[in-house]
Amino acid sequence: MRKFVTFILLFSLFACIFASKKQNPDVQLLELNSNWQFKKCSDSVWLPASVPGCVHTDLLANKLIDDPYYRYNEKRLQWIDKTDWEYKTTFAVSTQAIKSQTLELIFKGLDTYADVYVNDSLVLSANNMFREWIIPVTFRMKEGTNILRILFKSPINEGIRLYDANPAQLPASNDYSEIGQVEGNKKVSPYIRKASYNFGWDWGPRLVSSGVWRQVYLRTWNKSIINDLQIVQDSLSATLAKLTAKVEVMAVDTQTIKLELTDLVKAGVKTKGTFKLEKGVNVLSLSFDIDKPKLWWSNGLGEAYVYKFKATIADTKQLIDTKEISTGLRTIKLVQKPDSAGHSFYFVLNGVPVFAKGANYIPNDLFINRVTPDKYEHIIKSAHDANMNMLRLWGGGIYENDIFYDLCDKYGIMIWHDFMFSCCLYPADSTFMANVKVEFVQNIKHIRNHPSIALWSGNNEIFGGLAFWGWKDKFVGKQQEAIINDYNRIFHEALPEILKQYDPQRPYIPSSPFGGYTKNPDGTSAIIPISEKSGDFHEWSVWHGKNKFNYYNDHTPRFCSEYGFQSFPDINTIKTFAIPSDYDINSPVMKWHQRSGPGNMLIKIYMDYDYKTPKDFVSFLYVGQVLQAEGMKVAMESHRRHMPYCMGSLYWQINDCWQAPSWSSIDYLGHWKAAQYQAKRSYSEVLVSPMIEKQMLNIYVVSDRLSDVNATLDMKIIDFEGKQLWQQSKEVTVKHNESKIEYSVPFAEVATKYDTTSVILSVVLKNSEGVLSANTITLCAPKDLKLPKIVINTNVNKKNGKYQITLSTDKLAKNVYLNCISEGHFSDNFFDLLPGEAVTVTFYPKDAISDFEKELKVISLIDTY
Ligand code: BMA
Repeated sequence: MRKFVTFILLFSLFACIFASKKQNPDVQLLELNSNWQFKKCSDSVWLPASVPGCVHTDLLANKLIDDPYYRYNEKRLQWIDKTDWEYKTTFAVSTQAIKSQTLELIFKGLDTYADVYVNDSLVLSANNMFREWIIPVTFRMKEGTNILRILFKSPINEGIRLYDANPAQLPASNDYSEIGQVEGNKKVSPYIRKASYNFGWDWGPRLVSSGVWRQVYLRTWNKSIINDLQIVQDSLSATLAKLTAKVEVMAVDTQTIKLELTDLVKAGVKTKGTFKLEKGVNVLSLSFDIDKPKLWWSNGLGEAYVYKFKATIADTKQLIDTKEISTGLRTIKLVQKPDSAGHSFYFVLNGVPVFAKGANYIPNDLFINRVTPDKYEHIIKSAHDANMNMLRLWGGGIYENDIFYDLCDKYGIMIWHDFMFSCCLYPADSTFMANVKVEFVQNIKHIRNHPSIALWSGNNEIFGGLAFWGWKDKFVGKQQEAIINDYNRIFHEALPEILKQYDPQRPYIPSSPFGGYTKNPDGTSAIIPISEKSGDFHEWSVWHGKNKFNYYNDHTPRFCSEYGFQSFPDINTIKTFAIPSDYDINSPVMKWHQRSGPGNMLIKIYMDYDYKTPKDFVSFLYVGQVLQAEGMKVAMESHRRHMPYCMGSLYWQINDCWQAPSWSSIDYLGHWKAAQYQAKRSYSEVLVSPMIEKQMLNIYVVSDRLSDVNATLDMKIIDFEGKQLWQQSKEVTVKHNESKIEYSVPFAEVATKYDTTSVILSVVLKNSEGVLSANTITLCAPKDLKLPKIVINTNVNKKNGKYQITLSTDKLAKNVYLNCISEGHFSDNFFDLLPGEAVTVTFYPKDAISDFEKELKVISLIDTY
């Protein structure tokens, strides 16, 4: 017996040693992100550099330039993009590595024109920021020290070369070549596969950088390698998910391997097979089932459940390679059906029509390398916390970093994913097409497992540009034909064909906005012109079109994928780019940071419609944010009240890439503006929304829930001292996924009885869960309100590192704004505080604060004039 126990112990020990040896896969990745140096090509002194990084942040770190976002610094830094730069690093290659059958350099991203030299041999000339590059370097490497050198050619000089060689001068509405001081004012961005917003946009600076913007690796391997793992959903029901793991394996020769697929979150999946590989690319399939699968739901509808899978390949001797991915199980459809008005446009998630609530998303910085994981989390979590379920990843930016998609998966945020084309025409010649086709395949394969991706969209506003911005008429005859063919080649041919092959289960639209397709009498298909009645729509009649906010009430698109209104960030953010003498919307610095034409004046014009003139700049900033929130509220609630006719509301834009006035609801430093708090209220699962229309005061209740809910609807009109002038209460059953008028009264009945300048209407929908939604409206413009002078009482309680602030007042406090100098976030802000009704708000500080009460400032609208 003893012998037997000893044998078992020894056996286990050997088994452990064997297993741990087995854990070391043949495929090895060596990070090459350290020891980097850089210099201007024409200089001789090398300086420390960061990878991932870019020229601008390296110059900044070496104190060779000032902060590009400060005051007008951007102007003085335009030389950087007309300069060639050189980067280099040295790294050691081990004896074992050098003996590998294959050595490869992997660049996850090179921005953009990069000649790569290994030990002085040119191994790559890259020309697309959006591509990954895998370069065989087996015979270029040596044992011991190796030198990797990258020459970044000026993107502007390269762009000018391409521009001059092209017969047509392609329109690029947002290429701010003048700020860029580009020779002949040439708009070169369409010719370069580089993020368009680098060249300036109507919310961002023009800073065209270069650099190694993503990770670099040396990969060694001998036998085979897993290129890709895709989980394909063959069918999905509440009881069973039928799935196939498609594993793309590259082999150096014919060989036999064992492929195993396991899940890493205990769904009980373990499936394997033995495969004979041919030399080259092999696609292996393993089918498996998951009983009672957990579905991925968007925020508000259920858990956003994420599965994690791991594929392993091994031969009889050793583990060869592994690959892990996460995915979610859900079905997604885009319904574009004819109806009496036009053509619908809505998403059906797991069989349920979903009203899409959210915003457009732009890159968080001009220099992506300095966007921290915390920043990503802050933006996506803020979308989640504001009850959003969709973000549109806009086409003038980048295919985002992995963390963006992981966070959207985690927080249940569906992604409307543009391909990276925006507001330009592109030269779709054979070189360009060959380049972008690789870009498409790589990016689709890289992110297609993410359940959050709900839609692929070819581009931003290019179809609209051709239809409405006179682009077509800029060209005649053959040239006109050529630009249209080029457009079609990318968005109507290449992309749908590639998606059919690599991601056939996701919907695709060629452009946003886009009306959809209809059938001609002869059976051929035709494109429906862009309009509010069909497809998605960008509603810019407010702001660019200068219409008032109530325009949103009278014009309802089927899916509003863009609309917006600007505001300035708060004073704490302003202080990071301006000095007190700049504190005026007409100062040169404030105008410089405003990129949407006369935007600062436009804010003022709209403000004058509805608000009294703020007494100073800081008050202007606050009233401007209240104004933006008010405008967005009109749009958001109008869109929701009109569901299911309208099934989506994505305002422009959630985030910022620098400190500036813009349409954002969260500023560059992460502060929620009033509009972000408003989104939280107006996008709540169940919404109560009062509306004065056709001489009636209608109280709508809108629900995005999957089941009905019983609640009490309390409505009252009070004066500013809290005296109740009118009151109604009603028990309601709020039907799931429905918008309904729950209460209606002729407006004259209330408006003529009371002094509209001295009353406010409050509606509250509540049940045992608590308050489902609360809303207030005034019956006249805020500037006509006879707001009383007030004292807001605050009572602060510190609890578990957070602060609970209870606010109360005996007279109406309009748009109460809590501000703390230290970084942090309030649970609610910019709300109306009714007399006699205390409200408790929580402040979540970023770091410990020594004297919160001293830092806390509370104001309301009356304090601004
Ligand atoms: C849109 C966008 C962006 C632009 C925004 C504000 O239509 O697609 O190109 O920044 O409006 O003008």
